[in-house]
Amino acid sequence: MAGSGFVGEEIRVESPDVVYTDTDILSYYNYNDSRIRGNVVTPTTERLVFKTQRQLPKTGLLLVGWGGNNGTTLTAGILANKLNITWNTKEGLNHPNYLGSICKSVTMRVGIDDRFMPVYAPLNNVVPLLNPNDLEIWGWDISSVNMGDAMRRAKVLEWDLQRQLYSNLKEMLPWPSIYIPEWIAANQSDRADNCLKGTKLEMVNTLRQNIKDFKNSRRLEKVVIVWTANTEKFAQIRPGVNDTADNLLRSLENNSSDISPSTMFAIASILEGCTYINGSPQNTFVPGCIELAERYHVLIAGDDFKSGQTKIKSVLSDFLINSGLKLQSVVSYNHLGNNDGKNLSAPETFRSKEISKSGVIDDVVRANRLMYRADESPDHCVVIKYVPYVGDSKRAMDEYISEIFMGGRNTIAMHNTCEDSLLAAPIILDLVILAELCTRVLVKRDKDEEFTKMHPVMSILSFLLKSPQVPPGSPIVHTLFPQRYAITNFFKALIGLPPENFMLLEHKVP
Ligand code: NAI
Ligand code: DG6
Repeated sequence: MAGSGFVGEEIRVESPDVVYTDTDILSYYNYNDSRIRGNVVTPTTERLVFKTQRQLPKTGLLLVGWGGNNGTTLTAGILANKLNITWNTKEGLNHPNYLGSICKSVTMRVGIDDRFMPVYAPLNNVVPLLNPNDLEIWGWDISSVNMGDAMRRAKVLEWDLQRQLYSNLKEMLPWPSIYIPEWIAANQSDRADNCLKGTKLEMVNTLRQNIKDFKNSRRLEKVVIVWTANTEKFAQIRPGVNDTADNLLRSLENNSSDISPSTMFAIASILEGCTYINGSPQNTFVPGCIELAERYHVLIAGDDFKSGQTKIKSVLSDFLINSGLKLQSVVSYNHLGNNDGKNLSAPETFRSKEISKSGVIDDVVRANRLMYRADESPDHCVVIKYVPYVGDSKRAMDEYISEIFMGGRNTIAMHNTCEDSLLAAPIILDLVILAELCTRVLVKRDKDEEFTKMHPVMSILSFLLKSPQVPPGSPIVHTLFPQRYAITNFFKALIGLPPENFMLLEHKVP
């Protein structure tokens, strides 16, 4: 049967270009591309060496906004998987799973078998990946509510599951966090009863101490920190304030009002050598913060978890435009009734989300100068409304209008209903697992002596993020399947295999 091949255990590559030692996988790799000058194209090959540490470190995950819908859903979901808790609904008995995680639920094509049929493997059989059940989890929240009651407040998971998890989760109390009212919606003030006091520098030092204590008390080798707290307003980029690493650190000492809580967490994280991921849309990574990550070689990624509507948008715009249909209008409505929706009902926080959701069709439009002039883009409108009754069950409605052959029009409308946090939680896991892998990968050009870390800005995680951060000067890719193959081809590179080419020449060349 086509496509039935499957490698159910760790892959071992036999090649002169791949060396497995007790500690590492070394891959001598040809990175092929083409260089273009005018109309002259020259194929290029760069010889790289990847070194991937095989040993998995004991890893902790710290969530900022732990008591929110994403934070509690992720924590409860991992606990349910770890303890293999089953629960009843009117549909019958349910078992825990990791659906929605590419690291736990997706396979990639590795090659072909003797009958030229494709063979697939789970990602963690290609290179070793963290098991989410092994993660140590804790976090901060401006709301003092314990994780058991916070899970109940979120109203995401089924009651019978909540009932079984409650006693474990109620022992988990979030550390106090940074609450500066002007950065989030005023409607969040009633839950802010667990707030740090002092200057901004003192608060960052407290966060750093929290991280150190967590690491030491749990004997962790690595800690990854994820911002899944409320969306903030955008920060102004001000010369002398947050434009360089030195200015940012000086502004922190001066208690500058321009530094947001999420950037303060990023600073603490970077100074403690911990990978930091921003799951919300605001511009946490001001230029000074990116420079700080570069200076300390700490990996960062963001912005804004990409769960449903934006994923579909990046697929549909690719499908339409790359089918030669001229996409002219994209209108997307959301309504949702969770605390995220409540916070986004304020204009400044909504604006952050609107910016994040609006960039997703840019690269596919800009790549096509046959249909779009350099200054031309489809109309693109993003609407989000807060409707408490629907809770976490977000409704997304989209309309796409394209011009087609000989003056025709093609209108596609869709409606999507889904628990927002059940989509976001596995995405957070993937971000953590893939980011941790990136900290174990070193790279060098073949001729160089020393290995270095990958660039601190992990654009490889773009598949999971609405508004991907990329290394300065690097193009941003929004289209979904190129983003996905950027991950799986990277996995292949780490074990010395060529990228997926889709040509199936073995079936075409007689
Ligand atoms: P939520 O409102 O349920 O949770 C956010 C939590 O952050 C709350 O418990 C709040 O008390 C806490 N908080 C606010 N400011 C804080 C601070 N400075 N420090 C520590 N805690 C703080 O929101 P939810 O649904 O969990 O979403 C979290 C974030 O993820 C939002 O920014 C949302 O826009 C973003 N997001 C969510 C997606 C989803 O599908 N659920 C997808 C994409 C992004
Ligand atoms: C309303 O837009 C709430 C948001 O937090 C979104 O639900 C979230 O950003 C997910 O958006 P998307 O476009 O990835 O489904």
